[in-house]
Amino acid sequence: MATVGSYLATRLMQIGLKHHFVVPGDYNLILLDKLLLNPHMEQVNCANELNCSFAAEGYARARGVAACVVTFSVGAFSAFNGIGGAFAENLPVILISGSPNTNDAGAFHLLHHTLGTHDFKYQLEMAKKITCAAVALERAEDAPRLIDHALRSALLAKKPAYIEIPTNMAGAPCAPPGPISAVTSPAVSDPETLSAAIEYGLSFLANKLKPVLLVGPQLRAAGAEASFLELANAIGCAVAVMPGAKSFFPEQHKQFVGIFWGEVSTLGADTMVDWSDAILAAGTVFTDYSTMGWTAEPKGGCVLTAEFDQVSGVGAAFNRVRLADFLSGLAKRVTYNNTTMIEYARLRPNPIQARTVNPKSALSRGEISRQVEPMLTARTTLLVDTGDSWFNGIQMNLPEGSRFEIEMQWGHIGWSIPAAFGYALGAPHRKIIALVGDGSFQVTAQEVSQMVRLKLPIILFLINNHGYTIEVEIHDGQYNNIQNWDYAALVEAFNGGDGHAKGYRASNGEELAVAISKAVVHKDGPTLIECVIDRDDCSKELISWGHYVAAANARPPKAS
Ligand code: TPP
Repeated sequence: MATVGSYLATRLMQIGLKHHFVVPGDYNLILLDKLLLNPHMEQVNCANELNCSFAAEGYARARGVAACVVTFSVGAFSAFNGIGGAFAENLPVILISGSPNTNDAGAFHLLHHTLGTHDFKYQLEMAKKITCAAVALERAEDAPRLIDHALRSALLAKKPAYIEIPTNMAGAPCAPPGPISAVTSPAVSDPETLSAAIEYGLSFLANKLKPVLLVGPQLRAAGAEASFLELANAIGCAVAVMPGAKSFFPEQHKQFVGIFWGEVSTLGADTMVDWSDAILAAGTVFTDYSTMGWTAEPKGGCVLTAEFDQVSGVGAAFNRVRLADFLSGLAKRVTYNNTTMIEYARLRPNPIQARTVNPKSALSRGEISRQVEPMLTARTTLLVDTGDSWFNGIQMNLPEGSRFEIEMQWGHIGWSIPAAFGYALGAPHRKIIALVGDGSFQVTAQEVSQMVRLKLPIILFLINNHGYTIEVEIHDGQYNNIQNWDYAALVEAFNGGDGHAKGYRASNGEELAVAISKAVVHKDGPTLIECVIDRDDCSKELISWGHYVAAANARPPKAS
């Protein structure tokens, strides 16, 4: 006989989960017991619910979907932050929360972990704002319908969903799971609208001289990376990539012309986009951050936008067109036009020559990048946290197969630590490296202890520039100073007698090289390398970007 808990466990396993992330609490303990009974899934504890939600977010980046289980209010409110992030970043993370016994609302009881009123529905109402489907079970017999609805909605929309299960319902009987295709069968394009969109795309490109393809962060969520590559090969034009989409198009491809980020673009990508008279933007999201405070937003008649399930341009809109279908449909009929590549060959910037530095001179941001970049291989995933790590990571040259993860839409500092942990479990064969600032690390440092517990050989480069440098560039004040920590000692403190975390501190190039050589052979736990640099040592791109974002933030209110 199925129970609500076993039903949920089966469905989670069937949608591809090998792990689910949890923090226990009395409202979810029976549910956790039921989930544990499923032999195909491992239950993974986290240190707190914020980290739990980000661990799931990282896992979803690696495996396409994830789940985290928390207790009522005290747990769920913290997890809401990572769920908001998953919404912003188009990741289907299922948030499951235990909730009060079904008899308590009618009995007008006051309960712990609640607001101290008789309303227990507020959490469901809050969850509705940050998920694509939020359900609360009130009867066990509704579980199959409501759980399937939440999971299917999340998988189709690539957004989080919320499932609330009362503490006395996890063990209650319900119908067993039916075929999983009811949950996982894909959404398809409307055939007529798809053909109309493809005709529109062809007419948009016809008679244009200088087409450019622009890749945006929704491309992966839309499952359209392969179709995009097909289109790029067919049309032969320049391909620029937005920062949030780095690694969604191979950087070793001959048509890759860099990361398009306005004035702080790499390899001249902005020159190509600005010069183009036909920008086909696939999965793009233009925000103040990605457009350098609105100074680099492609718009107007030279832009065709192909989104998750909509194609549009000036005076045209086609709905229910799946991005992958549109791109591969266009690829089959498009005319080859490589004018932008001919132009790019003329302006192609010289590759940055690695400068040799005295190994004993003080460590710099440039030297860290020079030593980290060669660590990237086809098996590496590099996560970069908010701060100058964004800019340092964006400028790195990725070899074929190397993946890059950035949380640019949500931008929660500290995300990379739990996300790297979750990602490592989701992609056990990949080598995980994170670049994280000292300020960011202080937000989520506890989750290093899970890397220790599960013996994950994640390498963390902690860039200690003694404060919130990115904030200094946007708007400085005494609030951008932080307490220094002994980071290398801290990670070893997580060992608690039987762990294997290693911590090193590098103040010059030689020390960094030694630390890296030890990190790459350390296999039974994480390694943190604290890289000490000057407080004013930051990328010039961060400074330019910070000025534009500050200017956008400072626009005065419109007079009424
Ligand atoms: N709180 C959260 C949760 N997320 C944020 N993005 C911020 C506050 C605002 N914020 C953005 S970057 C940043 C802060 C506080 C400082 C990051 O400092 P650090 O990690 O040391 O990186 P650096 O800028 O020094 O490279």
